[in-house]
Amino acid sequence: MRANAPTAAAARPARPLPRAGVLALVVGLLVGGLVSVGPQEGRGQSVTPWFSPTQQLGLFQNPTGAFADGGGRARFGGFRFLHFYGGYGIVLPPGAQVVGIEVRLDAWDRRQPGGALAVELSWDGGLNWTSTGYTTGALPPQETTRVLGGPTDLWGRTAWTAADLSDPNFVVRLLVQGSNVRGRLDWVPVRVYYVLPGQGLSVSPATINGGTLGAAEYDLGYAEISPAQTITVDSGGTDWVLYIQAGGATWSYSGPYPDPGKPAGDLLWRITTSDGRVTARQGAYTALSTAPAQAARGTPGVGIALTAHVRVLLSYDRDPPGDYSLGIVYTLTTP
Ligand SMILES: [Ca+2]
Repeated sequence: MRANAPTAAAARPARPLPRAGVLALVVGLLVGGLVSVGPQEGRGQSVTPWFSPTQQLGLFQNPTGAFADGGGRARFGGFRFLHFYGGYGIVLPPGAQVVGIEVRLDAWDRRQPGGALAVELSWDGGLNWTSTGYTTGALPPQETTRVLGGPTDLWGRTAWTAADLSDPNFVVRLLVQGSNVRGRLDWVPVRVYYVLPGQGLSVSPATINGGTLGAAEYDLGYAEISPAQTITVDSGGTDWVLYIQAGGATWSYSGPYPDPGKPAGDLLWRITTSDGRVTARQGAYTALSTAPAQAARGTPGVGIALTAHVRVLLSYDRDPPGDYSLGIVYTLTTP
């Protein structure tokens, strides 16, 4: 905003602006709030441990032998015999997006050439199945590990929800292929690849308009804009840190006088919040710098609200009339 303040000469005759003895004292403040979200590198895929089955149904013999790595093993033989394994107890972090599923089969066939196991998955307790056509291929006579699916393989589906992977919805179906098979299955675990939701950061209003300042603010030595901005953090499932820094070392100036090179540090900022997910914040006015400063940090969550307050230092000696603007950069990242 701009407003015509009383003339400096009239309002404050004892304190004329030394620069050129201007009569009108008009300073427009414009503080732009730029936003950037921290690098996403390193926040890529994660993978669960191998989950073991705890339930089974079908025609294999000693089927519980495939519940664990080592120990007993299940035996399978008959052509097109089916067996189902479930009860995997798959759990994912809140908000995780499934990007891949792997089924591991530690298996072999004592008779050669070996048979194979065809593998499909159900997400609704066995009503519907994937149709990948995945198989172990011919099994060798010694125990071997075959992994079907992969880090970016959704088995032909567009998405798997956490519910799809939960008990009793998620089931692994094994179908024996080959004749005269004397197969063994030591373990049939499952693991899931996922990504956590991305971080989000918004600042409102994007631009702080400090309006037109006059003798009152100059006499006070600063103009305060409180509150100035509401900052909303979506943490992306992890702890977070919010940094603040100046977009440049000095304010941009436009006016009839030489650019005074008003330093960015003439803007002081502080953060308040009533959000319990914020574990630390800078609550005292701090000079803005081109170096990132920690504004706040906290625990995971969505819609975490912070309030920024700013003060702009003003000086008759250094700040001639004109329009000033300064960029503020907020950066959200992980600790
Ligand atoms: Ca076993």
